[in-house]
Amino acid sequence: MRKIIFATGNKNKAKEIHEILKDLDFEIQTMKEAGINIDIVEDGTTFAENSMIKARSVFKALPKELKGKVYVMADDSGLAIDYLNGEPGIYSARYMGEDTSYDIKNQNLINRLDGVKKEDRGARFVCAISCICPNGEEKSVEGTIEGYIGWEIAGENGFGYDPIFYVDEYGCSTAQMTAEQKNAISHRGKALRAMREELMKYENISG
Ligand code: ITT
Repeated sequence: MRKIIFATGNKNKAKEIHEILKDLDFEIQTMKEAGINIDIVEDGTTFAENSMIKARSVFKALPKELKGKVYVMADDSGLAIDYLNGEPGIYSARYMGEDTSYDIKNQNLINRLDGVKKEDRGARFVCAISCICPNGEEKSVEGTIEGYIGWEIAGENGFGYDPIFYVDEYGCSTAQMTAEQKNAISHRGKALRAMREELMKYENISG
């Protein structure tokens, strides 16, 4: 069976990735599960650059027995708030420090939008997925979901900034959606489904 090594250390992301790609007949392992323990310096200036940096780092670190046999994929994602000129953007994980709880980060962002009207609270989640195919060919896709920053933290599902990211059609935050609802409309869902098409093309060409 074909295998994808996912260059992520974020368990919540890994869970969503498994759910979104579950009908793909590929085994999916995180880098840790594949025995790859490396520190990756995310020093790109865009989501796309950072996702490719992660994928290339893991591709280079593949053990001999996996080289030329597996796909390496990476996700770089985050929240961009219009009123804050796109913050926290590519610094979403590092915003206020990696170890600060999301209750604190989320409340801080709500406070920074104090008094701001609904029409100026626009925000989007962005997800860049990069993939390096077994032969070294590189592919990148991006997905976004539009929403707005709510006035309160709500919901227990999802992770990160989900409890403050509201979607008009649903009238609730992405943390109040089921995993299925979120994955059907999310930045990650869209990007991974686009990448699945790319993989299918590659498999037809090479196999
Ligand atoms: P890896 O680099 O190991 O994959 P990370 O958490 O450091 O894990 P990123 O640099 O891509 O990943 O940062 C993504 C951050 O953006 C994540 O930690 C959340 O704070 C936020 N984020 C991304 N997708 C999200 C989602 O679906 N729901 C809520 N917050 C999200």
